[in-house]
Amino acid sequence: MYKPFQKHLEEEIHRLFDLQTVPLPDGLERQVSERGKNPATIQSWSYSCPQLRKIRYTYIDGGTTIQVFNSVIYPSHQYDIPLLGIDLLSFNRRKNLVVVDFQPLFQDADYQAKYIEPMQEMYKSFDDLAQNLGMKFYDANRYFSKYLIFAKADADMVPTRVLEAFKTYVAKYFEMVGGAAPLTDPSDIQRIVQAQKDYDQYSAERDPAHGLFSSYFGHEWAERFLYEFLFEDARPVEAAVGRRR
Ligand code: BLA
Repeated sequence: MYKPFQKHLEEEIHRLFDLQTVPLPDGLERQVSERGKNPATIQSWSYSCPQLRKIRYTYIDGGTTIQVFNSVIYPSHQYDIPLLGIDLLSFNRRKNLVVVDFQPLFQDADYQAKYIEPMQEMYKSFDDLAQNLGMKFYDANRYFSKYLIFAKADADMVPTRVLEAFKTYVAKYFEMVGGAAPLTDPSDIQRIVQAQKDYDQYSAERDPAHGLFSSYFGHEWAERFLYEFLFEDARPVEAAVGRRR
């Protein structure tokens, strides 16, 4: 269902950047589950280039039961620009949740004006996909912009409107990467290192997918996938781990 999204992102990164393939830790690259009603396969990819220190994406193909395309693009630490966050989910072909955002590292007015306000125009042209759904897992005011695509979409919208919006956000994001001015002051760069680390910690602790990974692939694999691949700069917090057991 979301393979055309993956294909588009793949083509664009290969076209625009001088990519290096980053190998995944043992056992995390691909896993097959026979536990559910239908077998599900999870596969992930990771790349790096001078402007983008980590481009990672994951596809879960569980036939009609579950389809997921999830991706985060982390700019290199000398850029204070937002991360590109993508989470496209489909359960039983009926519940299709789509999220695409430029995820801000900071929420102050200067940052918003510089990196978030320029999203407004494209956001307006996809107002059918800006449904203002409440967030249960995350705080909408941390690491999300006010111009995110966040919708429950009908299946027939996915290859049309949603794909169109996705391509527009991706293009605009890479345009921003292309125009970004690198920071030079080591203390400014250190602030970005910390902000990206905080993003990983926050995201790992709240990840709504942990239960899903555990049920398909087991608790141990889920923990490794979360802390060694998805959010590798996060450290497991005993309280969060305990809550999930
Ligand atoms: C919600 N994301 C979800 C949910 C799941 C995932 C299971 C809950 C869906 C529901 O309401 O039942 C799944 N998250 C995943 C998967 C991975 C993951 C499979 O990290 C990894 C492979 N989530 C992101 C990114 C964004 C994001 C990068 O990982 C940013 C665009 C957004 N996901 C996001 C939001 C919600 C969500 C905003 C709704 C959460 C809420 O209600 O608080």
